Amino acid sequence: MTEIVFATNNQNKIREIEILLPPVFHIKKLIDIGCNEELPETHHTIEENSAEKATYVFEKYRVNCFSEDSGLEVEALDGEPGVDSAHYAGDRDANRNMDKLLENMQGKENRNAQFKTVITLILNGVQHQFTGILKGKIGTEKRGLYGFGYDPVFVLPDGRTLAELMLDEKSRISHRGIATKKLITFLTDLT
Ligand code: ITT
Repeated sequence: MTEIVFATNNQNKIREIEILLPPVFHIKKLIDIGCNEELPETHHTIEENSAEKATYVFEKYRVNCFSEDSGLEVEALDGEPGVDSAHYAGDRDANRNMDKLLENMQGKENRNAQFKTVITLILNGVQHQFTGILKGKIGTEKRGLYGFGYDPVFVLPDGRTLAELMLDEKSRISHRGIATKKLITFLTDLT
């Protein structure tokens, strides 16, 4: 059994990644190592913020760990909300974030967007990154009951929103799922 700390305070991320992990891997949460604080995210790119979170946990707690930073990048908004995805409308309220996005997208013909996830693994002090991208479009209304964040306004090529996919299907195809599969392959090849 390989134990690894997932440096995140987002329970949705834990659920989406845990469902993909083979039984030999066991995720420890931040509370399991006595880390109750918000993780620092002070940079302007997803890559840097991802690395910052894992580095913080590794340097403070000296454990093998991984973090992930993710965001929604909308073409017509020059890549916004990007690293500001969680706080786009000022706080962490997903509905207000989506309302602001739909408002900013009013009248825009180009509705192309992508979700991006960068996982940073720190194993025995060495850093590795794994990226996943999911392409889609921003809808004109919220649809669907599952998932979190911007899922109800992110429309897949088949017309469904991400919020209309159950957890296992989203995890299989999503930006997070793609990055997680790369992480699993890397860890499995080591054993
Ligand atoms: P940690 O930093 O503790 O991991 P967080 O929620 O602050 O958790 P991020 O800084 O990576 O995570 O912010 C990511 C935001 O991007 C998230 O709060 C959502 O608003 C959005 N997001 C990321 N992945 C998403 C997904 O799969 N579906 C919908 N929205 C997503």
